Amino acid sequence: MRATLFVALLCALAGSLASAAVDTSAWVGRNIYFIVVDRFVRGQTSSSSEPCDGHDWCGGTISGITEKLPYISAMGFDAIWITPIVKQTPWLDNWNGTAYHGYWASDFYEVDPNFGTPEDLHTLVDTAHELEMLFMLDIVANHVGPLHTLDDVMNLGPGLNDPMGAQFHQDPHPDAVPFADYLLDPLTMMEAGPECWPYYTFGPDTCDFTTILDGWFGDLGDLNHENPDVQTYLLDWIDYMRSTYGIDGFRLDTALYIPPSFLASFQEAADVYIVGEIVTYNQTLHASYQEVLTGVLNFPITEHIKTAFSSEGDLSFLGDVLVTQNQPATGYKDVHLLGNFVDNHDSDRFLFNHTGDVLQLKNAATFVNLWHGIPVTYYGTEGGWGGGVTEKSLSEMGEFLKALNDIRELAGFRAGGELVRSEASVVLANARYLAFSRGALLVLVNNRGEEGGGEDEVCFDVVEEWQGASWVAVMGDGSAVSDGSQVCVTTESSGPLVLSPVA
Ligand SMILES: *[C@@H]1O[C@H](CO)[C@@H](O)[C@H](O)[C@H]1NC(C)=O
Ligand SMILES: *[C@@H]1O[C@H](CO)[C@@H](O)[C@H](O)[C@H]1NC(C)=O
Ligand SMILES: CC(=O)N[C@H]1CO[C@H](CO)[C@@H](O)[C@@H]1O
Repeated sequence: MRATLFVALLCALAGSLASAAVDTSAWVGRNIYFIVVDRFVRGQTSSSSEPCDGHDWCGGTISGITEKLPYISAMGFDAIWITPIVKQTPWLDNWNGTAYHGYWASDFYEVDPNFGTPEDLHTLVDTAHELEMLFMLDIVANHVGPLHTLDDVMNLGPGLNDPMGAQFHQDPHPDAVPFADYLLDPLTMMEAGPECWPYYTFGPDTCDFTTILDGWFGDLGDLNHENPDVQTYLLDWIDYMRSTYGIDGFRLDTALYIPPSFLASFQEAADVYIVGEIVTYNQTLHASYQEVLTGVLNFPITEHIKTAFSSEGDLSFLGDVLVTQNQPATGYKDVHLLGNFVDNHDSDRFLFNHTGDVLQLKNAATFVNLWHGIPVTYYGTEGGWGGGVTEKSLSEMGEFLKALNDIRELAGFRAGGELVRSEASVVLANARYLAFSRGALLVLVNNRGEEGGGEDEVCFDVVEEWQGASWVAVMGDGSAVSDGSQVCVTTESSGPLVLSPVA
């Protein structure tokens, strides 16, 4: 009897340990190219010469991405992340937007015909694998598309279309109204309190987290994660998607608005790397999501990148948040599974925001690609998009990103590389310069831009092994000399500089 109980306990323990440990090793050191499906490569059928308006479908397809995979791979990227491809609500939201972006599901189990077919998705994933690239699918589990009437609800897919509405959060107040009326004026997250916006600089007393979790995202139907049917629907679905298509990882939209307890079950059912969208400056709060998800997009850092890498910016502030992130007390379980990026589909492109200053973009991209974590490059960055595409910027940024990937390879930072788990550490951070060491590299980036170029010298202390070393420039125009415990770097331009010590 006791022996049986003991064996049962052991099995239970082994079971929970096994399920808790999702194997994420394949993702460490990957470099992701991020694609908005509708906007990347237009299909055969669309009138591809027509210009396309911001809020409308533009005709990009899954098979278009498959065709371009060799091009992406040739730039040195070894993973892609694509925006959601499940079936979308065909109607407009309250702001007359369409679902071209893919974040408005109507049926989680179908592929939206605008993007292609399930067969197209199989082909894309298989082709990626043939090219030794990992495939990440963007998914939304917090909400469905916009819902304004009971008809909208009944037009959703099976499992989501009950007109009684128990699958959606509804105002829990005593004066609760019938679901049809609630649809006209749902409680929204905007009502959670000013401290919640825009970047959740909140503590428990300043921002109403219940409203964040239960409130709708505008008019998007907020799924009720406390409802067992909804839980089963989502857990079965994520398992189905991974196993049916051979998906290597997921990017989870609006993860901050889903209860952490459900995120833990969802991660377990997914059984592959999930990187969650947790938009906050608060690193303690941000880090806490790595208890339930394997990875998080690194908003506490990346939200500062645009301001830091501008002429009026201050790189010492970025240095401070990086130092904080590296401290074990901040609570990150694995900094190598954080997703770092310069810009994304929810923000202005870097070059647009920086009046086309390619040198500032190069500095920001150098930081993102050589710091530890998983770098993510937004499609079009290689073409200088946002800065007014010229022939020059088109090839220039593409070649630059390729060069960064080559350095990652040589330095052992890429997946399977010897130093893939090496941590970067800040060695200098002032208003103009950020220097960090990682593996055998010393990286010096700046925000001087095209206007603030010209020769400059900076000196700073380096680790003992590097004292007295001679230096070669792996990338950029400049040189360095050791001087006692210090190294003094002379930069000839405001481009990034990557140095390596030679014995
Ligand atoms: C949406 O389009 C309708 C019809 O053209 C128009 O009346 C309405 O003002 C638009 N709403 C917004 C938020 O743009
Ligand atoms: C940051 O988040 C933590 C955990 O939620 C919270 O305890 C703390 O008060 C927050 N800090 C600030 C400054 O909002
Ligand atoms: C240089 C520049 O335009 N910086 C702006 C880029 O966008 C961020 C976020 O909107 C602003 O805070 C910066 O001032």
